[in-house]
Amino acid sequence: MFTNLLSKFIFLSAATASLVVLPGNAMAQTADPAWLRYESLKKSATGTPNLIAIVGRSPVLFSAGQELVRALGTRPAQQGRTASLPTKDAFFLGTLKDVRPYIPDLKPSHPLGPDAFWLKTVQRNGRRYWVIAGGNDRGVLYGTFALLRKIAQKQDVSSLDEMESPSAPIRWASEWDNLDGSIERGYAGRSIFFDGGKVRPDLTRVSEYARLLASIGIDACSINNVNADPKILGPDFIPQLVRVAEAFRPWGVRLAISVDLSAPKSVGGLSTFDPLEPQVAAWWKKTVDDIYSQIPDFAGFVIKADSEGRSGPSQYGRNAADAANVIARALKPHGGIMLYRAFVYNHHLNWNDPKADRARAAYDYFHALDGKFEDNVVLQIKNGPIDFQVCEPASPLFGAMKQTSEAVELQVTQEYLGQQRHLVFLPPMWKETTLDFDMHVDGVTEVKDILSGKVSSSKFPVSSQNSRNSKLETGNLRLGGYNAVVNVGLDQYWLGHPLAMANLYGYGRLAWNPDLSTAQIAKEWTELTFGTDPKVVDTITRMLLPSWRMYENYTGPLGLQTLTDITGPHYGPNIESSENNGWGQWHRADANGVGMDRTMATGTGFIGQYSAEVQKIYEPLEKCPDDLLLFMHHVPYTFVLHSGKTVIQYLYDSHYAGAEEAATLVTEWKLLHGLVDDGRYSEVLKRQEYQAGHAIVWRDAVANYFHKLSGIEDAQHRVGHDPDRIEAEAMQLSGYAPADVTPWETASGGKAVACTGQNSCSASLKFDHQGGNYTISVQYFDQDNGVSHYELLVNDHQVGSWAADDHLPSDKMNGHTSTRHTFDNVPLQRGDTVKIVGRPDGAEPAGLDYVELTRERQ
Ligand code: GCV
Repeated sequence: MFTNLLSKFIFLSAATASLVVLPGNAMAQTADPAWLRYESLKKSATGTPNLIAIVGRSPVLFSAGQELVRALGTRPAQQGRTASLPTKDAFFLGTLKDVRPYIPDLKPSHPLGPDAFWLKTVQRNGRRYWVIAGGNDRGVLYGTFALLRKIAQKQDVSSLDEMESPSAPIRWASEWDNLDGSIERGYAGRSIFFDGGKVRPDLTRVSEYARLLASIGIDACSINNVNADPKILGPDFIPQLVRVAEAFRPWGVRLAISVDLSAPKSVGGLSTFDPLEPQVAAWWKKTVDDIYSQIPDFAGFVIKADSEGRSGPSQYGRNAADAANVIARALKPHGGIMLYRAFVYNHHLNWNDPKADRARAAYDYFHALDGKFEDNVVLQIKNGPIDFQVCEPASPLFGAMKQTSEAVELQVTQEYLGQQRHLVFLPPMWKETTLDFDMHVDGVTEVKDILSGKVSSSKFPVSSQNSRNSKLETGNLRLGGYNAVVNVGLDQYWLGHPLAMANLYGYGRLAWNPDLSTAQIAKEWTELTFGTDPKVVDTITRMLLPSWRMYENYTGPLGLQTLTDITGPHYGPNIESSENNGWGQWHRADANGVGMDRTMATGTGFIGQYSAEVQKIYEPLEKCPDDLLLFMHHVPYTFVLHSGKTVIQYLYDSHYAGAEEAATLVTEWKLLHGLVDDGRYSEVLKRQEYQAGHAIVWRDAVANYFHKLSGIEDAQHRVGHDPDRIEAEAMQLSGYAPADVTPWETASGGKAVACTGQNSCSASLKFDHQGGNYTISVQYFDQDNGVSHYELLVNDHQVGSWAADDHLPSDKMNGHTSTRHTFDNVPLQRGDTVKIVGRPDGAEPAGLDYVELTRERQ
């Protein structure tokens, strides 16, 4: 039974006030509710009232009231009228301006800006009111979510006096969805927005997503790929976008889209898209006016130009300011914003040029344009100078644009970070490498302060902000803030791995308040998502918090970047794929040493793009922090780190430590059996077991690669020595034939066996060790072009079977598809025959790399 029933839901206004009944179906939820579960709230008394009074009638205010009903009880509400304070204890919601006439002595210590809120308990005439006052309607909604968060975390809310305001005016989410329904770098199913070239008929998931975004303070969402299809600006498409905006609107989320600079030509039929041509400016104006006539709260555009083959102003000899400004001028009268991406670089760099450096590109291109942008243009800068790698320094551009508003672009979708098959909690990376990093420009200037506009600036004096652009609702802040590529999909859990949602949650919370600690975010998210049982909270936060450094350890530590297949799907290991091409994600490893020399003295000069104080951290070899050493310097493998280890030994040790830690995620998660619902328990367990196996693939690939290249032995004799491992090609084969694997480091010994032209093949071995219970791990290849079946037999008795039915991103045997299946507690006696039978399917040859027999501890 619910102990906290909300019996009434009142709308008040100065003139008329009425009670309304909530529609029952507004509560339906089709996907996982993520952190908005509220289960525990309904099971126990929260000490809060069961009446909700709302001053005002906007859809956003209605959502706020609805959320309280949804969280605290479900009894239908009643209708009625009132023009005064309720005569019972009540939640009392509205903008401060509207609430004050009812409680005149309610005076905040400072004014409430846009999106800010004040949670305040007041006592009047023997009644108690939980006031949720907002600087605007969105502020009321955000305050409601904040109050519910406290209640769900079992905090005492009997007496409140708390004001919060967002750190920055821009808090956007970006989705890289294509109009055909696919998602670039999306790992959780198809688009919730588009299908078959159109906006989906059913936008239920879009509304549910908007609610999630609102609950963490995100107020705009750009819904299509930055590699934008110009058709999104077609006259037939804009009415479809209206429907998405309508689904967003009750949650205070404004629609934005990515646009292609060539649209005036490709959609508008002009002969040019030169941004300085008056006809092009007129086209943008007409198109933008048209959008606003149908979507009055439209947020603006994101633009990727002159990047990775996209059209851009350079085609007409113009620059980014020319391109951004022509569109920004069209947006400005409506209060729209242009997020212009700084991800502009030449992907045909000359590998043989020791001075060529992709990391330099954004600064080299943009810093000369500082001060040349319209004031509703915001430069959107990826956190690091390359591309969402596992550990990059903060982009030097953050410190270089004193007269230009800036937003950081973060990536929630784990493109280079395990694609939501690996647990990697990102807030520690975002904070440590970027938001909390001090750029040392004009005094103490952490990136988060630059983003929130706290830094003084000649072009954006705070006092003139509102008068220059009143519709932008920035309050006392210069424009600036946050945009993250999220890429949720139709997957039940939104991002695939249920624990990956901690990254979306953490992103929103940091955009709201970048001073929050990562421990606090992890605890908050876990309590909301899995409940407040201390064992659950301790275990999950223990899994989340170190997971970024763990992933870095078994992929690319010391600033090497992720070491993944950068010309392929960016998933498994492929160390040389970064080298010898124009993409510029180089690490320049050879037999003697490794790392990019980005020093001013002998290298590319990248370090010179930072302020003098930051240069002092990175330029001197002896000062450079270990975790960015190889990003900044080229050193011999024998170079000794601050940790006292040589570079090569650190590479070996970190990979073994990282893989070991990944295995502990399985044991940690198993502690929660029975404490987490079965659905999420088994979904997470499956992924953690996979991650533990794939971490070994990574460990072996990177350690073996550098072992071979450097010729230096691992002091602990692990690399290249796997006493428990039997290579498939060394087993007795029937039907299976040895095959080379590319790149060589992604298969043990560089080889595997494949079953082609047969219905079934087998690989057997005679067990020749001490009898006992063994863990048998079978390393096989799960390609995406078939579903092979495998069986493990001991003396012809089946121990188990499994199917290679995952959808890993490759149709070959390699580091993307190498997968481990493990059987525990298998009794083996000397002389037993251990056999793997593989049945290929389609073009997938039931590939097999090795079998590992590990004696279990007594
Ligand atoms: C949307 C990387 C990704 C691309 C992405 C690009 C970008 O290069 O691999 O898929 O394109 O970044 O951010 O524009």
